[in-house]
Amino acid sequence: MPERTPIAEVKARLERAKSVTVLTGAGISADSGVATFRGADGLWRNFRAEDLATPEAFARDPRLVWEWYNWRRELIATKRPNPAHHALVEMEKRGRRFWLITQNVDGLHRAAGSEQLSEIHGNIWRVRCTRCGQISENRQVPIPILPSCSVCQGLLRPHIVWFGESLAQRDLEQSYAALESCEVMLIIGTSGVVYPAASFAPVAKQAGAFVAEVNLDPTPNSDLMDVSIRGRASETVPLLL
Ligand code: BJW
Ligand code: ZN
Repeated sequence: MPERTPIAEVKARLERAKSVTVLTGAGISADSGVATFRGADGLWRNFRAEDLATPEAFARDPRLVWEWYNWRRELIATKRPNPAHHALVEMEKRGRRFWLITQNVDGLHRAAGSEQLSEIHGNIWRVRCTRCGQISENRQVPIPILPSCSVCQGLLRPHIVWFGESLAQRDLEQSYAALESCEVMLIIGTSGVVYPAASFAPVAKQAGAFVAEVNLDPTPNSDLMDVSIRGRASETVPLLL
């Protein structure tokens, strides 16, 4: 029998699978024009995400951190889901167990129509009060700096998981349930260096899943993949349907 291409192999696995879990990272939104974190264009005024996305940075200089988010909100507001986001909506509609875990905060999966998903690092269009904890949607661009809570006047912060902060318990439970029960796990456009998401592929593999990645470059998890597809998410993911 002729050997299958990586895309044909993953497509065949997806067709047969009764449960599918997908993990996405910044690479899937790169094709919509949203900068990745660790690429050359991931910098803002010479700051790295690691310098700004921490509770310590916000406590020290909330104005600076909000300026960074305003810049990103402005950029993301003009972006639209691409064919890879839309293909994942189609995958979800196939009437089997499906769960999408995204590290992206840009909201493009929801904009495309995905519903069965955990946004494990939060969402750039939500804010949270640092005093009373209320979470609300906020699509103002730019948001007035410094924004305050309509309930208690406390300082608002982005509803995003920063370095050193725990992910929401519910997101972790949904993610691990999906990882431990899936037949196929598909990982799209993540560098695989930020935990706990970096450990999700090993968890699924350990539980017996067929694990495949779509990425322009190799990642620290590439060695454990059953199949690696090298290419752009927007061009390759639609071919898996
Ligand atoms: C394409 C493409 C195209 C391009 N097509 N592909 C265990 C060991 C060591 C450290 C830790 C650990 N456990 C926890 C930590 C600490 C920390 C951590 O992981 N640090 C590492 C950096 C070492 N993790 C945490 O603090 C997490 N909290 C936690 O675990 O709590 C408990 C705890 C705390 C402390 C100690 C121990 C336990 C929280 C992590 C929250 C991360 N949040 C961020 C920032 C949000 C800010 C914001 O967006 O506003 O989320 S970090 C940033 O990285 C963002 C992303 O979601 C995340 C992942 O990045 P991603 O998506 O992979 O993007 P890139 O840019 O890195 O990669 C893009 C990829 O796409 C590349 O591979 C390209 O090749 C590819 N690509 N174009 C296909 N067209
Ligand atoms: Zn409040």
